[in-house]
Amino acid sequence: MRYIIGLLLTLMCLTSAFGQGSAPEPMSVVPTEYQLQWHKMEQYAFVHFTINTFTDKEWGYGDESPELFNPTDFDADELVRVVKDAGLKGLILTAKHHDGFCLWPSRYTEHSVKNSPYKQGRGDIVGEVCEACRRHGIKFGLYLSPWDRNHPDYGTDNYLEYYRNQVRELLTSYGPLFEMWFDGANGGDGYYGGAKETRWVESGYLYYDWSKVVSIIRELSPETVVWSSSLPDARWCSNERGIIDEHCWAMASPEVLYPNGVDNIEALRHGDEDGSRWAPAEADVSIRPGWFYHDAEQPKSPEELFAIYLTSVGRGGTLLLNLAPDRRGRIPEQDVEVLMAWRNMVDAAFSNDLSSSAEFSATSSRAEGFEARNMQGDDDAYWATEDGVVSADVCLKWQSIVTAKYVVIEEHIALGQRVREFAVEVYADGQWRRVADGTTVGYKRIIPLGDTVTFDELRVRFLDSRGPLTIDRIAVY
Ligand code: FUL
Repeated sequence: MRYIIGLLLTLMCLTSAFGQGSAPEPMSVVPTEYQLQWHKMEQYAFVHFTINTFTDKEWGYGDESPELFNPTDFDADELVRVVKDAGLKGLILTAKHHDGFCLWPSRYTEHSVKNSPYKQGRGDIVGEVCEACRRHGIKFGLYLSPWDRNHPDYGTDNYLEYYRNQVRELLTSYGPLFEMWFDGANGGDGYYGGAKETRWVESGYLYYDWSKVVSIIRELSPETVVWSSSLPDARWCSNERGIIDEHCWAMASPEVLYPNGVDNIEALRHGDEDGSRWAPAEADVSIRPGWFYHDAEQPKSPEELFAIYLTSVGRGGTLLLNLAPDRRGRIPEQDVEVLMAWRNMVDAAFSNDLSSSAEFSATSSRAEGFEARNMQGDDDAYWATEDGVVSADVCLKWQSIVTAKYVVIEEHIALGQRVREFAVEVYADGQWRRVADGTTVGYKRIIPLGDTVTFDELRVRFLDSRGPLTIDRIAVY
């Protein structure tokens, strides 16, 4: 008996010494559960709609009469249906843009829909869109501009109280929200209750004391991804063209992103492998040149949107694609056509995963439960290497020649983002040929292979990593 117990203990020690069966330790910075859910959404809509839609402006001065807001054919269900048909998983609406006009009947101001002709002042665009989103299974989020060119007290403590009251009011009436968006545009000239002057606030974001706003959000809607501010759950990708940098970490340190409350573009672009927070990049871009609808502008082409998809969703972050309702309150028919054509292009490009018929192997694997075949298909299983093993090759082999355009790699980010360097090689005509290489991977990396490539073996060479490799999936299209 003593012999058997001894043997069992020795076996247990050996097992843990070799890490068999046990998962790799998470990295020090990992996403929260709500950030993981946010990553999985991949793409969602922005909707810029307010008085600017009726004045043909991008930034209203703040003196616009609420009488101007008069969408003649607004239908929240129709809007949300377009969003859903386009494959977008959420919708972030401009509850208030820089001009200060509120799309909901806020009890803190008269400058809102309640004094507009829309439904004779009894309408509530925020509430109607919120309910339509819930009906159609689309997640709902809000943009509330911190800069307010209408409010007489902008720049003082009174305005901060007003702003925080509105955050509270919105979350209480329309929460929970999947994301709240706090625009960085701040201060300048404006109406400011008739003062008509220029007001600059203390170093960009510092005036707002974001920790107070974030604590209201945590209290009322704890699973909301907070975009921007000094405590971001997600960060600006550094441009409004829909391009996340090829070298992009989800981790970043707020004090480096926003030194003295000002955007640090390089830090926003790349993040930092030693960053102190999970603050992944989000790519905000509009389907049209402007954020708001203008008669004279045209939407992008489906091909342009497809390229944006590759440089946003395909680079480990999310795509926030802006739609601009027109004066009827409708998404222009032309834009709907573009969206559907784009959707079809994405679906066609990523519908036939060739890896399902490949045999997976790896030059190194952690023991049982973390095998190379776990990277096949879209399930929870993942491949991992032993502790200390930071490079390895994964090989996919087919019975016959295949032709592909894209390789998709997904890290198991629940345990942190790790890959520092990788290359993709194919075997054809008796030799290996490198067809792509890169640095970071993250939640999802779509790697275009250039011209359509033909091969019967493909290997992803993970050349360096911050810890043992943890890969959810490799797919080939
Ligand atoms: C910018 C704003 O100034 C634009 O009007 C728009 O809302 C865009 C998403 O963010 O900072």
